[in-house]
Amino acid sequence: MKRTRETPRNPYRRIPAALALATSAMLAGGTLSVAAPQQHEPQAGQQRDSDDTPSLHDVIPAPTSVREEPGEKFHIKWNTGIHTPPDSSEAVEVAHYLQRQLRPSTGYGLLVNRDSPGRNDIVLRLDGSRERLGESGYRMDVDQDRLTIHATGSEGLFYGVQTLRQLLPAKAESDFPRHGPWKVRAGEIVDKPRFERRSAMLDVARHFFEVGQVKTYIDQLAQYKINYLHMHLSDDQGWRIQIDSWPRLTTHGGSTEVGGGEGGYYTKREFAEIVRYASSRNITIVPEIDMPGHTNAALASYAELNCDGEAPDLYTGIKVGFSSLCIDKEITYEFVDDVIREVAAMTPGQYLHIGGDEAHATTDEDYRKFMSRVLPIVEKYGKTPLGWHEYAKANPSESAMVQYWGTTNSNAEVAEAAARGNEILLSPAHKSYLDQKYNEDTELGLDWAGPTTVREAYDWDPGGFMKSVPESSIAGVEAPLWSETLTNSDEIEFMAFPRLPAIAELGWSSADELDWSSFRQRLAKQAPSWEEQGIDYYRSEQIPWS
Ligand code: NGO
Repeated sequence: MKRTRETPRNPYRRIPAALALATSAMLAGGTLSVAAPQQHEPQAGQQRDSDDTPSLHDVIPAPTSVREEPGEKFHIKWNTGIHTPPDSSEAVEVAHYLQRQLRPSTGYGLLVNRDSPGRNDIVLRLDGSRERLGESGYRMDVDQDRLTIHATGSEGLFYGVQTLRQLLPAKAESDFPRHGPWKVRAGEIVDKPRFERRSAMLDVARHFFEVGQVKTYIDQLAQYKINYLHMHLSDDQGWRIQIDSWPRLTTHGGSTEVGGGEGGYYTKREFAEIVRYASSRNITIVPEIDMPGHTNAALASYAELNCDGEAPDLYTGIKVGFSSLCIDKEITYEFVDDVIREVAAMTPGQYLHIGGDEAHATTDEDYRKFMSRVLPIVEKYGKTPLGWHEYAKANPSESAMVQYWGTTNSNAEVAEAAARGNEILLSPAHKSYLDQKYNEDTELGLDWAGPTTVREAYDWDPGGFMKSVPESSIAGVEAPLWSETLTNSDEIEFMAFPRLPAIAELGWSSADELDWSSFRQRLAKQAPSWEEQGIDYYRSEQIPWS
């Protein structure tokens, strides 16, 4: 784990003294175009050309089409500028993001819109063909003189920038100044996503993760063009989001976690910061409040939510399926209304996840009764419901999304929901659950749906995966990371890397690009960049790491 660009930890970690001084000068120089760090040409003799310039064919997720021109290369130099339509504040924001990304390693100013585009410049343009690129695609043209990213909107520009990061030598991801050269091979990439929804999930309920840790994960997700982060904000072991109308949810319900640690929660201000940070990386936060089961933390906080009027103790184990809100009490729905109202107001995205999984302590009849009261509340506050696939049996309206988490490729209720018009989000537990062990020797993680190797995580096609669910009903894929056994960022990274990029490719790349033998080669080449970023990944023996 390493700091995000906005959350400095110790910037001098691993840095030799002389470089540390340079870095501190640069950090003090600010991040915007106004105060550029000192620009300098590398001294003669320092500049070593090397063959560490990646191929245009190395990108993950695999782009729609790639043409590489041998020989020629574009060169980011001390005087390289970034150009963008000045009247689009979103495009300018992407330009500044790219600048912040490359300044620490190159030591160059990379000024935004300093003058008109010239030699060695990077140009971000909003002139892409909508027909070819849609809302989210981009086209990258690289020749000796210029690197241009064309898109129809800032989203496509941002994805083009993520691709550019992978085309530079891995040391471009460094936190401190490194010697170039900073070259990109010439050619053209045309790229757009197969599915609209490429999601990850982080369980902050079983173990709590601080804002900075969530930001670090967001940065890791963004580089693989993930565009949703679903946050599992409540469970038996903890309630993690401030709700003004029910304050004990956090002060009591958020005060512990699995194993009995001190837990924690996000204030509204902190949560707003997560939402803002994610959105600056093109990621929408999807909040989940799990109900009617997985609610022990709420039940422990308010006695009146229990059918017998008695609050249970806080829970720090990892069993599931034992808790339930009281279906027949009116106060349950006042509680749900308040919570959904406040959570809806905190998140700009369209969907609000209401859980609905493993309600083993609720009868089927009660479950339907509960959902028939709760689904309209979600809609009343302007959100569209999303829930784990069990809630399909409660007949949510056809705009609702159903998240499949089973371990087979057939489920009658999910197929019926798709036939009724519900979109299906795929997170089959034996394929996309990042919390499953890699093999029986993996110390972290659970194994109820696994173990799951990198190849197993990659080798399936979301479009044709589920019986009787056509590709047109698939919203996309999600890689959930449950945290029963995970307590810090290093452990998050170990479980997510390298399976997260596998799921990201399944969500983005077209079916004919999905190919395990190509993927494992490309994955191996990502490792130097992860090392620069301080990502602690699992060295699966299936991947030909160099
Ligand atoms: C299940 C369960 C979660 C566990 C997870 C662990 C769903 C949707 N409900 O997935 O409570 O944390 O497995 O893998």
